[in-house]
Amino acid sequence: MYLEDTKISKAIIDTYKDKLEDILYSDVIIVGGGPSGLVAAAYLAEAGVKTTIIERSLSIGGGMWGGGMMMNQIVIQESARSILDDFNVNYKKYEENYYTVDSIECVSALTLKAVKAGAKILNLISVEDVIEKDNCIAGLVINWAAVEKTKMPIDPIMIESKYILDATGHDASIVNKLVAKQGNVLNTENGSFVGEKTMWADRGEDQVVKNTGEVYPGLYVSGMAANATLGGQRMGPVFGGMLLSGQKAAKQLIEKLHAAK
Ligand code: 48F
Repeated sequence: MYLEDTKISKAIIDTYKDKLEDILYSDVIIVGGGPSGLVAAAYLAEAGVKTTIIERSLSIGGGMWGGGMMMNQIVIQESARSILDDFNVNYKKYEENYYTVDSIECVSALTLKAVKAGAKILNLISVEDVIEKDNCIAGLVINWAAVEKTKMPIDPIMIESKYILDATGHDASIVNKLVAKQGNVLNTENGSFVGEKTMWADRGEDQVVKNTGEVYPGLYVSGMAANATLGGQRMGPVFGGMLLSGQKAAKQLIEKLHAAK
């Protein structure tokens, strides 16, 4: 069968247009496709929640690919082992409470489950601002990541959702965009972005789960963005807290969506 060059182009243009049109309105938009965002997306989509991930990089997976200092193995503790089982990720027991996982397998498994459950992932797109209406986050302002990178003066487009999950890692970039425009409006100790504390894996892992939640009406934080926003410790290449945080965010959002029905 002959392959028409322009038909290939048209197939891409048509189906991407459908995808973009479909995500104009979501129940939950997750910004950042790192481990916490991917886990949240999979559980949300499995529960029938219309979920979109916006990721600025070419690849999904955030800081998980590189393991510790580019050694592509990660550590997961006992409390998060059931999530590895949920996502069909292989692991090896290293010692009591220390399981090692191939970071490449882990990112791939988290991504596959999120996509198969129905979450839509758009990569190469950056979130450059939030939509805020009546003291509640109502959506996001997005642009091609290449536009952000080259600083070309090109206007963005807007997408809406019932809730936003900031899963952007250390930068907590959605939270910071809100604070830059609206001041000290967050549900944190100082009303603002507190900032991440020094490395302490054991403490940081507990805090990241505790800090996961709504920090402004309509805006949730998970993963490293939660610890950065509320002032938790960093924790390096142990990832159980990231997975548990994504799971907790999904649970909270599902409850909130059900309560609103
Ligand atoms: O940093 P990241 O992996 O977030 P996470 O889920 O996991 C943190 C761990 O990787 C690691 C750690 C573990 O102990 O501390 O750091 O909290 O993924 C965040 C993703 O968000 C994207 C970014 O490219 C990355 O893939 N991102 C950040 N800002 C934006 C964004 C933005 N404005 N628009 C779109 N994507």
